[in-house]
Amino acid sequence: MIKKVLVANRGEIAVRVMRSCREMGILSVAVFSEADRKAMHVRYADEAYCVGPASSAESYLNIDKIIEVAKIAKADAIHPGYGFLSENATFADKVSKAGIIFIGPSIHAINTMGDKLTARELMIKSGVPVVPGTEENITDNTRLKEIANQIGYPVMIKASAGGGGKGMRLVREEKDVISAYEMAKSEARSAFGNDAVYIEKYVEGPHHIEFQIMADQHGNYVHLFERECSVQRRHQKVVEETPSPLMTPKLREEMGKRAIDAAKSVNYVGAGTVEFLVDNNLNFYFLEMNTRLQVEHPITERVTGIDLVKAQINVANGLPLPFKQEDLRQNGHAIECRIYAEDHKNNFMPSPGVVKSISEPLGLGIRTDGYVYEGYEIPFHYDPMISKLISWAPTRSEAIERMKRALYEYKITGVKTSIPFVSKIMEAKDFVDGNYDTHFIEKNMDFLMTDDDCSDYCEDIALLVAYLDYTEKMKLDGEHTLDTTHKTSQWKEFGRRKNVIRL
Ligand code: MV4
Repeated sequence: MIKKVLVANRGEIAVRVMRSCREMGILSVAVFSEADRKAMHVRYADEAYCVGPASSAESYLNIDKIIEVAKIAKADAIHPGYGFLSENATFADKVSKAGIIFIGPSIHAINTMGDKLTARELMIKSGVPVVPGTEENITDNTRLKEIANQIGYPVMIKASAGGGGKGMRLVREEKDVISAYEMAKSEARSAFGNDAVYIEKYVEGPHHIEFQIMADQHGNYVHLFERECSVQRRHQKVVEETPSPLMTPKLREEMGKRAIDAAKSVNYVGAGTVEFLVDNNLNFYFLEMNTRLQVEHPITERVTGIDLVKAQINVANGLPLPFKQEDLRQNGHAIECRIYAEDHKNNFMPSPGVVKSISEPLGLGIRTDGYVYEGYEIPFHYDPMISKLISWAPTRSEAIERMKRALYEYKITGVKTSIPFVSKIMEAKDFVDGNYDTHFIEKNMDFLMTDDDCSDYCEDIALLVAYLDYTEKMKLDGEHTLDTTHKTSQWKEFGRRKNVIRL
């Protein structure tokens, strides 16, 4: 049984994984870069080891160094989190060969799903619907034009080694297909060292809906329902929710079955996610499978009541899943807003720096997964996501109101954050109506950029108002008592009208 886990990651996910370890009585080992000496995951862990300089390539991606530390620390297992080495088959292989448990799927599953063309072929064989398109690696221009015409424009050219939007090209007309193909190929060659590409019919205005799946080493598979992830900006998710407002019970059952089929096709073990595109007629198509725990896993945890990290560790220990598909329910509604240290008013530029103050929301139905504390300097070397705010309520509209309340309470000074931006999303009509697809952010950009947020000065004004109100009512009658007879405060009225003060 696993007694000590090395977490090969940083930031909120490293802390998240260690939290479950602590609850399970498992010791945790942190690895950190020179830029992360004071990071939360280092403080939280039972042991911590420096693995290299600030740059990820020399630290969090340093396979041999991390495995060396795992051996020194006598860790039984390694949890890779997301990003970094989480979908690196070479890492998983070397970990296993060092006699350490890799908390994740097999090398075969990582490799197969990592190559999108191979995954596509396998899905076709397994009866999982894919977007109409190629089943071959296209290598010449004649064949390219033939296939594109067969599919019908617009088409998408995608890099087989890509994923998450990297190495993709949209082609609307035949005249552009060869140049797009050549650009996609050369981009893929330099980015991934693999220039295989494939073509798909372009799905207009799609939803991105993914299914969480979980499998054990004994051939048991379940899905833990969907996550709606269509609120994205440049392939970066911003808000996720479950259930999806688009979903119907019938579609859920169908997609859930196909997600499990996708997982079965690679003998998947552990936690994984099957991504689908869903069009407006509720046709769905396999996009890719992520062979890791994902950023947005907490919304699934909240509605199903299952700790996915605990489940991953139990599966890695060889235990059977303690639940069957028919035991699982979606209880209520959960929404996640990602909080990035970035300045949306300045082209969403990262905003690293020292966190001068942080005050996180609490209260019924709120969870924050983060790692920054007062005085912490957010390094510029890594992803600018600093936390995830998750709201839960019995209904979607209550979950939105609760999220707005929590965002109102969330105060971070010293760095710019996406709190004002996601607050606007919670107020956007299309979001509130559940009427949105992957084009939501670009469609609503003007509204989302309109600043009626006053978080920087709202509290100062409220204090000023309270003080003026106090002095105005204070009557020095010799006993220094406060006259509490009601008088309308002009300041408060003005503030309410202008929506500057929300008292
Ligand atoms: C598509 C598509 C439309 N048609 N494929 C983007 C990320 C990568 N995983 C696949 N992506 C897309 N593939 C076809 N055939 C539209 C997208 C897409 C998208 C997908 C999910 C979430 C957000 C997106 C934003 C733009 C484009």
